Amino acid sequence: MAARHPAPRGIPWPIVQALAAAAVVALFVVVGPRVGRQSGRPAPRGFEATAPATKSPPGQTPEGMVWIPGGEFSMGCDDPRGKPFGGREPMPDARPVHRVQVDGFWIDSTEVTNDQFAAFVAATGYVTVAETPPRAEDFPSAPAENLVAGSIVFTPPEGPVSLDNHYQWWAYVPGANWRHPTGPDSSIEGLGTRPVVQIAYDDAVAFASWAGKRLPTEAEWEFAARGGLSGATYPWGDDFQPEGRQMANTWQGPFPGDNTSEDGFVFASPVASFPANGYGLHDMSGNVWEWCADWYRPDTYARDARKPDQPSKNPRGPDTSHDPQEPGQAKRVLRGGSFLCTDQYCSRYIVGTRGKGEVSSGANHIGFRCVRSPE
Ligand SMILES: [Ca+2]
Ligand SMILES: [Ca+2]
Repeated sequence: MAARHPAPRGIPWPIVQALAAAAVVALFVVVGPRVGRQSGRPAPRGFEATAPATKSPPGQTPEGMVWIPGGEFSMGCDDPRGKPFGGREPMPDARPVHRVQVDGFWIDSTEVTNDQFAAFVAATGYVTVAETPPRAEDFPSAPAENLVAGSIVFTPPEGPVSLDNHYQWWAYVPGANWRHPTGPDSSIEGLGTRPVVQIAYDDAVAFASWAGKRLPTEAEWEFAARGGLSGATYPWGDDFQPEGRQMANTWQGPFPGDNTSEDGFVFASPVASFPANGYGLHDMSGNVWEWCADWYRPDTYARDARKPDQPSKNPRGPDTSHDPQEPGQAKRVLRGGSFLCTDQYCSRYIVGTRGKGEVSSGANHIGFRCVRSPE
């Protein structure tokens, strides 16, 4: 199964390419439909109205979480190209738009923070993937000196570059991990309310298990992110910047070299720095990518839409992953985009779009949030 990405920039790439590529592709993943509308109002083509269940919370809501009633909704996105902030990608892996039912659940109102992750590590002694040196047996051709613990860091070049090679702005940095998000000289001191990053899939699962929670399915994540709206492009509606207001932490300015940070943040922002959606959830678009439990395949929706039982009930994704762009790499779904998303390169702040990440690859824009089902 797939590997991590060990070699730093400038070092031979045998390892790095597999590694970095996975994370990078993931790095920019997600999106969906179009104009904002309330439940009951006409939805865009391919979308039908969200029908939330009326069931009230079957117990006390855990601290920091929000009850999502579940119900039936249209999942996916139409081609966002040509829309304002729609970006350049047709997002075929998020079609067909199809009806899905999910049961009710609780979800964290924010991404998991550094403080929360630190409490987990203090209680358990857990060591993350990025803090663990890659094993020689996983990288038999790699020189021993390259088998050093680290992770992938956004390292923008000086000046404009072609956007067809993400290696130009991603580097494997020894010593980068959740405590040192951009490398050994960086720190999370004083950043306790920022989302934890440099989190591999197993790290997120370990935290969730400790907290008595789990990672959301992709369907749960999207139902929650839509906040009760039907077929809206973003978690808050169809206008990316209503009345000029920044609604999510994304990228402004020429990518990847000049982040003008008109939204106030170059890197991750403290959680809940931007408005909540209709369910009271913050940063479902942007800030950091969020791991979901499902394996990634580009044809997941097509397969679900062909099943005899419709709508699809509590889908959990395919049994295995497959990404034709990087066959052989095991990838899980990532959703929501990050502070690096821009319509110049990756518009996956669009709520119905999908992302993907190699499971052992963290990066300084990948985090997560958790859910809990009723007993
Ligand atoms: Ca920003
Ligand atoms: Ca997010």
